[in-house]
Amino acid sequence: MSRLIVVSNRVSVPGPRDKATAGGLAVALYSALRKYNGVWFGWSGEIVDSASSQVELQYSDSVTIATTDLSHEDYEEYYNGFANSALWPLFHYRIDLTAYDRRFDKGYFRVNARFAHALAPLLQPEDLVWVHDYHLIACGEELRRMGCEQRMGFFLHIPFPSSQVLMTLPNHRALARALFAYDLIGFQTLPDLRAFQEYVVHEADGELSDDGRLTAFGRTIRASFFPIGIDAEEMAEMATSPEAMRHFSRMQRSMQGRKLVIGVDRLDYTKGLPARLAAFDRLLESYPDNRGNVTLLQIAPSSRPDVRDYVDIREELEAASGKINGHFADFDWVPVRYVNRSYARRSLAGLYRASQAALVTPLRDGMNLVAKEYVAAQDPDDPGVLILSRFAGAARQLEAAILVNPHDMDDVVEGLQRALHLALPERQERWRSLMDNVTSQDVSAWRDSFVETLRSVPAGKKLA
Ligand code: GDG
Repeated sequence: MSRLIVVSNRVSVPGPRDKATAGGLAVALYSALRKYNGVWFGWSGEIVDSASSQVELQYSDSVTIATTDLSHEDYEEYYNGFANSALWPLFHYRIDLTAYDRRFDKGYFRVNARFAHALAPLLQPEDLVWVHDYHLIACGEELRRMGCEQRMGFFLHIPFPSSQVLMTLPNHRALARALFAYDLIGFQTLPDLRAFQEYVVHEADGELSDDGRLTAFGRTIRASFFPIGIDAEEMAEMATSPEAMRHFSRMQRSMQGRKLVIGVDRLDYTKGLPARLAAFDRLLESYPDNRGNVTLLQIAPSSRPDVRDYVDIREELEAASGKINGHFADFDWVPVRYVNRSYARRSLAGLYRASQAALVTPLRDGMNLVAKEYVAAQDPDDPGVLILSRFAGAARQLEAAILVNPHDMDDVVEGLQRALHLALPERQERWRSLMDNVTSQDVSAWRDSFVETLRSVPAGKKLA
């Protein structure tokens, strides 16, 4: 059987002890690597004075972990720069936050090429190469330039923007050309796939054939959508683990019969956090029966603290939650508990289960795993209600959630008020439908369907 080579910016090995904190995605990729005796290649997380293509190898189970370092310049230009200050905002439709700095894209292509040079000596002819996410779009193209003919796939975890948005990027054509070095491109949803096809046909003189193949830049490739899932069974088990139950009971005691609404998001401007707090503020204003009776617990661990926009969003949230609490709090109740730290996965599972509703209202999101985790952690006899943004990829699957438009504050307020008063039979019915989806389209189904599709495409050819 061919080996699987996973390439991603960060490599995260879930050992038995840190499984509690490792994300579901890391666990799923690692289990695939174990199954296929694979290699996981990526950045070590180290920043050094001068980086090279040198690779450090570690062996864990039957998996080889191969990592390489970044220099300070790489970190600024590739990671903080092009990946997180240009591609991330742009692909989430935030042209206003996008840094169009030519220095950054040079660094991006340089680091992608260096990753390819470091990886190539580890490859065997029959390997399947699976590259992940917007950091490493150009890695496959450099591997092809070096003569690698393995089957190569790429999966984009974030949305693919419409052509008009993508074309604001000076080097959009170079990115599209780089994508055509792969044999299979996976997106989260049908709208992402359609946006890509549109770009290829209308802006890259490409062709879309009846069977879905795309031809451009001298190569023919497959593109499809593979909605990512979670390990639903594991999340359901975690939600009744002793650690989860401890958090569940502690939370219930502190709520004293009041209702809890939960939000869990990396602190990121795509997650719609200021708009969410504003909607909660309006809920208390418009429906006074909620005062003293409902609390919003917003867990938002910091991410990418070196990027200015992330510092701004943190300050904005601290101010907004302080303002709501200042306005509405009483001596024995605060409306917003804003927590800027992260919790172990089992603790999180207990908090999901203790919440009568979850507010998952990103302005735009590739998929959103929190929505699925919340569903999987519920008590089937007394499930909470999911309020989900229409602009999260997950909304395409989780149609039984209360779907809202996060840009329309009143829609979010009405959705939340409805969720807080939904009768038990309707809660159970909605939850059953959501849970069926989360279980049947779980992370193993996602992984196997991508890998099997990649295995079935014609073997990779050199660039034109
Ligand atoms: C990208 C795409 C796509 C959060 N706080 C804590 C914690 N988390 C975990 C959640 C969840 C994960 O982080 C966040 O996943 P999301 O899917 O919500 O979002 P991104 O990080 O933006 O991920 C996204 C995803 O890739 C997968 O393709 O769905 O659209 O943007 O698992 O639980 N985990 C722990 N403590 C916390 O405090 N342990």
